[in-house]
Amino acid sequence: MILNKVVTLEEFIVKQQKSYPDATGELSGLLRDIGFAAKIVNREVNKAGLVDILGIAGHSNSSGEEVKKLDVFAHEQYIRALRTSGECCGVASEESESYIAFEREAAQNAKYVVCIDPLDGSSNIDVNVSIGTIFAIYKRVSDAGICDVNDFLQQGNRLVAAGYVIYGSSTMLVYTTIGSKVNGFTLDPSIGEFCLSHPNLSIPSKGRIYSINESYWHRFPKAVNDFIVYCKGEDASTNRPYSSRYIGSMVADFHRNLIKGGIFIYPAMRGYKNGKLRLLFECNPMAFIVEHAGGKASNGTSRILDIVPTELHQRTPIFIGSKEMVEMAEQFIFEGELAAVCC
Ligand code: FDP
Repeated sequence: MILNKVVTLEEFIVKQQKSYPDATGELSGLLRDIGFAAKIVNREVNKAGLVDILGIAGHSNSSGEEVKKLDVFAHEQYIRALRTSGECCGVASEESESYIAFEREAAQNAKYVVCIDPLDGSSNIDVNVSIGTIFAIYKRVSDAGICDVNDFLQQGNRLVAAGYVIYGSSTMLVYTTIGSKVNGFTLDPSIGEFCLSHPNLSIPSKGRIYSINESYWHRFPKAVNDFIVYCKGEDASTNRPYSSRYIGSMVADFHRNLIKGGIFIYPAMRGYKNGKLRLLFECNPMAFIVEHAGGKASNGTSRILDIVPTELHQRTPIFIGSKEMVEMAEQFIFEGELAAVCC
């Protein structure tokens, strides 16, 4: 029997690096460190039901939401990995009000910053539903020394790399770098390595899954409701009605739609004029990934990656997934005059 050669994440990163003659290895080192932290967080997520780590840690994050113990753990692990890597001069985390500037000399000379959502979908921790980590890597814009807020307030179109880890029925790390394909690696627990399992991921351009928390129907703009009605409509020529799937973990909903084709929506709504999801920690990295996979990400009227951030915890409405589905949603929004919404 001939066994296929397994390509580990580390091998893949090194191979990618060699294809760029000018690469210094710093980005590769950073990606490897994120992969390492992902394994540690995965270990804790997997035993969350066994040890006394479940439950609320007793304080709120900067957006006023409950912080659970695993969120804190994941935040600390990723910060530790990035702090010791020496390739990163600072991190902005969804779990922290302000950015964290690394002070060691090596870090001060490092050229990258990372924005991270250490544990996305945390309301699903207690019920054994998939959760994830989302990361985004930029080149700093400040000169060497202590990084500053402008290093993080960059448009998504300046991203160098982005990815996510999904802690699900299996654990996967999916990432892409500027100008590259999207590749997915599945953690083989028997060897403790992420192995290339989904090379060159591309999202079907015509999906038939829509993912939105419809319980907010009465708060949504009419244009969004009109699009939902369209998704439910009967029409054989467009393969409708589409299927509704909503896990409530952006990473898990996004990952399913990336593989099968679909659209994930978290729109503006009454009371939340910019929706719920964070531009820097969730929307930009996912938009970067989906575009590299041939999909599209929009706030309803403009490209997510072109939004100019003004604050770290800025939120934005998002329509992300299969290109044709996002374009169809945008048509409803133009017709439905989003500006007339609610908020
Ligand atoms: P969570 O609050 O559980 O961390 O932005 C966080 C997020 O989950 C996303 O992962 C998810 O898509 C969304 O919020 C779910 O929000 P709703 O409960 O309002 O649908």
